[in-house]
Amino acid sequence: MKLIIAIVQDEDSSRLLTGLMNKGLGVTKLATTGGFLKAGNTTLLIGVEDERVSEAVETIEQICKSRKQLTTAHTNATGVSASGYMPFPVEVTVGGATLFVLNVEQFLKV
Ligand code: 2BA
Repeated sequence: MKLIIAIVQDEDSSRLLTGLMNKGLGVTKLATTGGFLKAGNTTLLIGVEDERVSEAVETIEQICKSRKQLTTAHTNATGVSASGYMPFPVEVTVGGATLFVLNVEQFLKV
């Protein structure tokens, strides 16, 4: 068995949850925050049998879109960058999804 940890954008999370549930896959949704943008995202924990990992990954690929977001990263509390210059917006591409696939040693429900 594997545990897929999928970090996705909030905008995709509801459709992804439905898509996975419709395939009979077990999923848990966590509200999380990305370290770089410091904005909300969604982390899904998906426990799957080894032979269904690719099906789960394909579902995630189909539903999760990449989007461009603007950020003014690396500023201090005054809004001025560490180098002393005013911050300027930087465009980053977020998603579709960041996935970690881990081996599960034991899956228990007690
Ligand atoms: P954030 O950390 O908020 O990052 C949002 C997006 O900002 C990233 O999209 C990437 O395009 C950009 N970015 C992140 N760190 C950067 C940096 N040091 N310099 C320049 N640009 C940077 P994604 O790569 O699609 O990541 C989306 C979210 O997935 C991340 O949100 C974070 O919550 C998670 N994530 C990504 N890589 C991770 C990792 N290695 N470990 C844990 N979580 C990760």
